Amino acid sequence: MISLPLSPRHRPALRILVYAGLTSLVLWLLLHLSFDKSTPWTGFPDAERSPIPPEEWENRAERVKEAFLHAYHGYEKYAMPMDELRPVSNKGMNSYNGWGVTAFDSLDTMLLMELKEEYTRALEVVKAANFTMTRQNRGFVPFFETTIRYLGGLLSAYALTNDTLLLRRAEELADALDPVFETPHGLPAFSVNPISGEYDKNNVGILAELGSFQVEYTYLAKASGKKKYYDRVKNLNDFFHRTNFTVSRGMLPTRWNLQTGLPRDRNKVSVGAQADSTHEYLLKQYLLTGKTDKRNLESYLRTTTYILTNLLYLTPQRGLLYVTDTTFPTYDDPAGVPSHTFEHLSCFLPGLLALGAHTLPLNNLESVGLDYTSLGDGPLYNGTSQFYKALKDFDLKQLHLWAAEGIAQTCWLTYADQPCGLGPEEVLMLTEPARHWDAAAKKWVPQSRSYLWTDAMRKWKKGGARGPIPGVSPKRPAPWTEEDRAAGKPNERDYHVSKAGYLLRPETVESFYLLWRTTGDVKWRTRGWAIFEAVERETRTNGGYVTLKNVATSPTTKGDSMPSFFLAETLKYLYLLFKEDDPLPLDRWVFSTEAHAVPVFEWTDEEREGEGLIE
Ligand code: DMJ
Repeated sequence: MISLPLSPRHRPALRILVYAGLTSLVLWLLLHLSFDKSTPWTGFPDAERSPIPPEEWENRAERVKEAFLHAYHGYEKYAMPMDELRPVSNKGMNSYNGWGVTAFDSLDTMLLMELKEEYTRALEVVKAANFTMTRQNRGFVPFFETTIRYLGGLLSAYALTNDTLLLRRAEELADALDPVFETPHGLPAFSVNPISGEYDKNNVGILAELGSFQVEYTYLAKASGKKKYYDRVKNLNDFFHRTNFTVSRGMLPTRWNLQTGLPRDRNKVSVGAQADSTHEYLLKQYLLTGKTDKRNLESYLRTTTYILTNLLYLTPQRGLLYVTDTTFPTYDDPAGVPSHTFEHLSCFLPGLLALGAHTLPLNNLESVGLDYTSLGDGPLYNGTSQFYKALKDFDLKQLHLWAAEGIAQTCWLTYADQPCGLGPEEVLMLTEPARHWDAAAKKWVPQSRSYLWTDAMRKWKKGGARGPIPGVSPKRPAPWTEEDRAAGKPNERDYHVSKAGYLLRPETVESFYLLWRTTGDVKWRTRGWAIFEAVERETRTNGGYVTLKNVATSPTTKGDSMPSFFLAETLKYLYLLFKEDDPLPLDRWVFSTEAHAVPVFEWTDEEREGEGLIE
């Protein structure tokens, strides 16, 4: 041991120095070992560590184009003109009417990727389809899937080419579907027989299927100049506008009775399965109409306010931010019961919130004639004003963006946590203890006196708050393999996988695309690339790309299907995520729920009310 030749006079000073040194070391370790620190953690694949040059991003976009060609050529070779490819048995199958849904759904992706030959061949399928005839489902055509996949594909291809054949076919299809609106309240039934005009008489209406035609039908009315298409949209908006949303607290409930026009008992509010795209269209309809359709903007704000104050939670250990659903036990009971499931389908929400934060004056809604806190007033929204009051002092734009980033990170982690690098269809979050996100976010603000909550909110508004934000700061993946399970290693992921399949869905990369375009943060691109690499590694077959039965192993059991949305959405969003230029700027184009881009247009009040259009 080395002994320092110090005089007794110097010893106390040395002791102080040693204590100070040790204290600094402990503080440094505490700061740097904490997960929730504000400097980014850079352990993600390839990413965030060293900049990737623009040429490399272009190469990656080309890799996605190659993947699209592989998938589409497999479809052409083994399945066309049937609907979808079975990529294991290399056969076709009819899932939606047998008119060739993959060809229709892929039209605008081909145009974006400049795949002229494939596009020309797909047009032959478009010309040949007989919209009044299907051999499936006793001749019945499902309204929702037909609208978002076929009609959306036709309209976007028309918008990109001005080819009137596509518009004509879109009108023929909408006319064949039209009897679906002959229900007592004019809400679309599940399906229709275009020959007899008979519609499905099941009285249960699912929110996603009731309202996800707004964007397509509004653009169709504008492009064709025909009022009848917009009438269907207007009726839906009028209907929602006079409905009492007291029970579901201002949000559109998931299940409806088509006969009575009322929400059903034991109703639920959700942004996931059976609900998702109708919420999505509230914002998109407002944007599509050149920000003129104010009622949809109001509904979007009511919906997101309820989501932010009631449906967002943090997991107990990792502090993952997630959105879940709530069921109201009886029609008269306002207390909801959250399920704490987090669905892959809900991963579109972060992208939507980012799009809203980017395009709306959330901190100055007066500039568009809205008084935010009054959105909870009136008998139809009774009991909801507390939610607006709770948020009124926040920097609302920032809050929406934080929620977007936090949820998107959780979507990403449900991929990065899995041995195969692809995310499951649904997880069940651990809830001991459950914490509301907004309550935790409030606590995050440093407070020195109990009444300082409002001051703290003002601080946020001024951007003066410091420190990690709950659920938003960087978190590490927590892999947990089958071997770990067998060895009894604790599961540190904070969730159980409740539906283990990976279905080639777009929602996570869709949100990454919107977050990349609206924030410019490259981590969304690099995470998207990690997902694309996993798709290539785990799902590619000789014929195309397969769904997976269980993300817990790699390789894993394959499902024999390649849904058309993989080509329409997943590969399109990945391609646009990596493209250096922006062929579809978000202030000029709106992506439908099936990722079909249609252009924003200006609409006068008269036009919006249906005047000036042909009867
Ligand atoms: C797509 O068909 C659409 O995005 C729809 O709105 C719901 N989800 C599927 C893909 O997951």
